Amino acid sequence: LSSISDTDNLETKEVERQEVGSAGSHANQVCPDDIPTLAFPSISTSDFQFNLEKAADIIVEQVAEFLNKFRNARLVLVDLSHKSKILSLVKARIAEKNMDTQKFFTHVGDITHLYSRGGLRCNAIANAANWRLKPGGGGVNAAIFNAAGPELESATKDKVKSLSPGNAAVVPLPSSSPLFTREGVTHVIHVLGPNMNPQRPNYLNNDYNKGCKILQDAYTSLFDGFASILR
Ligand code: AR6
Repeated sequence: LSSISDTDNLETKEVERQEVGSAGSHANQVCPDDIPTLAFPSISTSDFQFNLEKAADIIVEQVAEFLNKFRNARLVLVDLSHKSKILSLVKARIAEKNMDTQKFFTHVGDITHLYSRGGLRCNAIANAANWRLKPGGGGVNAAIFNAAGPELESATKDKVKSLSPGNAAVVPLPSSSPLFTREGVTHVIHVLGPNMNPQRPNYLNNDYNKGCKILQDAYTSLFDGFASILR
């Protein structure tokens, strides 16, 4: 269940390896055992203004649940800055709960340059999307759509038209996308989290009963989506 085993995927991985291998000085840092890895940003905690402590609890709880089921996979929480509060909060919980830091860790860097700048190989990356699944709008959504090129927009349109809060959509990245060739990313998983920003659609007006449930659902859908590409 937990390893990529069908022939199509193996062929895809071989192509990736060759292309990524020519990416430059980080080639030696490729994880030798090539564990399937999902990198994800903290959903809803920036533009959508979700409470950071509550988000950190939910991230750690949902990650633990996923790793119980899938032992041959890694999850990486990414943020741009060493000063990231959400990374500190999650790191503290990882330590408290003695979680396996080979399987779940935090990483500082741009999610669109994990391999080329950080030497971190990730098959899949998550996007904190908007409900229309449109490029732009700032944050990680703008960064991912920019880095992936028009290929991501058309591949997304082919798969799904819109998302409701708490849901995710897995989009296979065309092999012509720079994110595929440069970074080795084969899938982008769009996730729509709960919104606590009055300026944005589906505003929850500080209702954290609903908000926490939606954030849990969002991570469940994200990790289920990642699991679906492992099979
Ligand atoms: N690499 C890694 N992490 C990043 C990057 C990056 N390039 N850019 C931002 N982050 P946000 P949300 C982190 O605001 O709160 C958009 O406009 C950031 O520091 O992107 O779910 C969409 O269109 C934070 O920790 O997502 C939606 O309308 C995390 O990514 C709305 O924002 C999420 O921040 C979604 O808001």
